[in-house]
Amino acid sequence: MITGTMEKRKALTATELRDMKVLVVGLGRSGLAACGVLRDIGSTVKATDTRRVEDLDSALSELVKRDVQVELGRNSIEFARDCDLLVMSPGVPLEIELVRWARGQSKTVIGEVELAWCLSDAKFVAVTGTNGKSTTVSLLGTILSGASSRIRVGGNIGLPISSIARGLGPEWTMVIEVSSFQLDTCLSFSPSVSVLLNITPDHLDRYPSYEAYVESKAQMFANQTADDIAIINHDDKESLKASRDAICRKQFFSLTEELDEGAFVRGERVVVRAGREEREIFLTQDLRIRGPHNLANSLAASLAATALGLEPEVIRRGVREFEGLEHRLEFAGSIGGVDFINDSKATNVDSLETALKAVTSPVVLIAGGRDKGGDFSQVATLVGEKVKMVYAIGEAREKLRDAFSALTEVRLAGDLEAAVRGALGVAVPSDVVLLSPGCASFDMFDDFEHRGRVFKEIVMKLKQENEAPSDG
Ligand code: UMA
Ligand code: ADP
Repeated sequence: MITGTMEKRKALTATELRDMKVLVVGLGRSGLAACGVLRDIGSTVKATDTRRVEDLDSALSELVKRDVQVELGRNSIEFARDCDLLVMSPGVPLEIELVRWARGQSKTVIGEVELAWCLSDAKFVAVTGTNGKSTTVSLLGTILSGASSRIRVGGNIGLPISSIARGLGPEWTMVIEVSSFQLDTCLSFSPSVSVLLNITPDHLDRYPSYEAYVESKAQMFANQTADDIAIINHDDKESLKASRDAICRKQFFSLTEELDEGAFVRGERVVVRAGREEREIFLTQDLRIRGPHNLANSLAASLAATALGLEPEVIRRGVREFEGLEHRLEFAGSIGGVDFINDSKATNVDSLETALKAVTSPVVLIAGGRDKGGDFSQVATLVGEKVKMVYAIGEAREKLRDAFSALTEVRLAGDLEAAVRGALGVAVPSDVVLLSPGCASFDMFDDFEHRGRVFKEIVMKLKQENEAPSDG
């Protein structure tokens, strides 16, 4: 269990932040939340976004009301000149001219996670990894909420951390999902419990190399103390490598090995072992979310909950209660014996691979979108084995055709509706139509949630069309 006796450093105190002139870069969810908390504590706040006035309307009037001076249409150096601190949104690359200039001027550059950390005394439990973060964070949130009402869940999952962490005392626990982009702008962030689920190639459009992406994930442990715990996937070499220099106590989870210290599976039982003590936490059939990847996520969540002092019965209750998240291998309906699965959250090749491993029936796959530099040959064998047809959509259509056309038939579709209609046309009863894009959504949709909702609406529409009584 964590003891939490060591004093944790904060790069900036609330008083220091209050006395600063701060530039918030990016006015999406993160940036708007940062502007709000900074104004709450009395900082002078400016904000800049490359979008235009018409894209921001209601948010803009709220900012003006709160005395935030706003620059739109660019992120200029001129506008930043009188600021002491930059608070970056995760989607803004750190290579832009403004940030290079600010760093050259020795201005402090942080992100919204670091800001939240500086303004909160809560205990932080942080989950990172290429895939499984949202599921693990939500499962852990469900488990912990069974034992205490002083739990908050947020972060990259969609709820900016600064908006929920400010002013919370040490009796609170923040369970947060942290992306590599958010780790890149942390200075003193030091979670009491960190979880690293896995590392596989992703975001290669943003990082100069895969090594740089791995390095970014290693930031999670940089400020953890000897009192803290890091929970690491023992089955993943990259995660082991990234956590090599961590000075905190390490605990591991594995789907394949019984470990001396950590969580593993023995037959149908999930076991946590610490020293000589072994505790049975739950049975694999207690878990309602399917697939080996979700079993791995539940091992990580069980270890984190144990590190926070929870008893097996409480963990088991949470595991039994948790139904999984929308857009992750979500059942979206059935038409004439064909099941439709919405895995819109599969935004990289690795999660596409996970989805193909988890489905058993012959698959009509709908994939594509904005390519993030992923290597689709990674799933070639699975596509050859399981996929009877691919409907390729979005900017990556041709790349998918080139990667898969030797293995299976690939058809290019103009939009998602054409792909779903086409897929229904070729599927036979007991086939699965799987939307698992392996790509980002931004070429055709606002985000992966939008893509998933549109998919489900199309499935509903086709279901009604198919089930409507025919004339005569
Ligand atoms: N912008 C600029 N200059 C630039 C680039 C962008 O001003 O050079 C502006 C854009 O015009 C836009 C704003 O910055 O208005 C966008 O900021 P953002 O992309 O950081 O979006 P937010 O709405 O603040 O959402 C972010 C996370 N987005 C990203 O990391 C890309 C959300 O994660 C997160 O839920 C939210 O903060 C709250 O913490 C989403 C995500 O896709 C789900 N994450 C990636 C992933 O999971 O793979 C990392
Ligand atoms: P994240 O928040 O990291 O994107 P999610 O929990 O939203 O992760 O899951 C996204 C997708 O990643 C899921 O649809 C699933 O296919 C895949 N996935 C989930 N957990 C894992 C895991 N532990 N290992 C590999 N893939 C996973």
